[in-house]
Amino acid sequence: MTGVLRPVPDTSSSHENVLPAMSVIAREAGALLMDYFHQHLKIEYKGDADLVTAADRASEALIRERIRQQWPAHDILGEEQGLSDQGSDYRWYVDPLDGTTNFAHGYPVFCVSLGLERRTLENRSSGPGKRIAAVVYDPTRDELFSAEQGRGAQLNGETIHVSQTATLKECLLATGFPSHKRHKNPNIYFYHQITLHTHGVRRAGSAALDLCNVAAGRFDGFWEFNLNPWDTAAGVLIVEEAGGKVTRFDGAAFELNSRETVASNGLIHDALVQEFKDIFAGRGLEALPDPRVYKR
Ligand code: 2AM
Ligand code: CA
Repeated sequence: MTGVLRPVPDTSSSHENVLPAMSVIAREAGALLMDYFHQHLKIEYKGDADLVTAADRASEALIRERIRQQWPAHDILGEEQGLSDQGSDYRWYVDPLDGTTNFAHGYPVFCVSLGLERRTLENRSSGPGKRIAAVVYDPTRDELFSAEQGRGAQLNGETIHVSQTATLKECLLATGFPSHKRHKNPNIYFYHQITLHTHGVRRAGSAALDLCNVAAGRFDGFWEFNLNPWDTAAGVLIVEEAGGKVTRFDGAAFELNSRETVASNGLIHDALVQEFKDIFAGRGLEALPDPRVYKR
């Protein structure tokens, strides 16, 4: 960290060309994560099973320093250090390591996620800002997903688009489960039902990458309960700019604080939302096979 930080007036009227600089930051943080990944890690515990590694913290410190160097007036909300609020119209959402549990166990599915939001005169009074730029970097595969509002989505510079699968039963979907308090969440029922109605549901452990894989057409859809704004800020814009759709479980407009995320290629969105309606209403639920009966 260099020097004492003082509030700086937000004179950065333009965010033109922010994406190349964001990409450099994400790649630098990704390289730092890989250095840690290749070493033996000391695993710490934030909550019951919420793994926090030194890498999470070092990555966030690096990202914050880079943002402050280039956009000193911007606000930053990061998973590890919380919100630094200087009253800017710009806010960064930083997940310095999405997929911490995978990372801590040596399973190479994790990423760096950076989303940038801007409040404008129109939305200043009505709450959240507009998502304007996003980068998700997977250092294990050297895949950099990016998007700018109104300018499409890219993977390593090549335009990406969501899949064209139009029937739910032909879909490959993804979901996630929180790393602690899993029992507070009914997702196992959704996992079970939707698995029976599709080609399958993957559970890889990084929500930001799951969203990017929807954007790239590798998954046809994704849902998860209780995600935090830093998990979704970047991935949601990347899905939307790749031609997909993101809402709450009932199909209402998605917001970063929604705590409900369902993303899809758009074509299967209504069918997926209908699945949620049915499951929440208990309609057509297949009973989970009883292991005691199976054993006999
Ligand atoms: P993390 O690795 O940054 O913690 C797992 O499917 C996804 O949920 C990951 O993106 C993970 O992010 C996030 N996650 C893990 N624990 C969580 C919790 N307790 N509440 C909300 N999201 C969580
Ligand atoms: Ca994280």
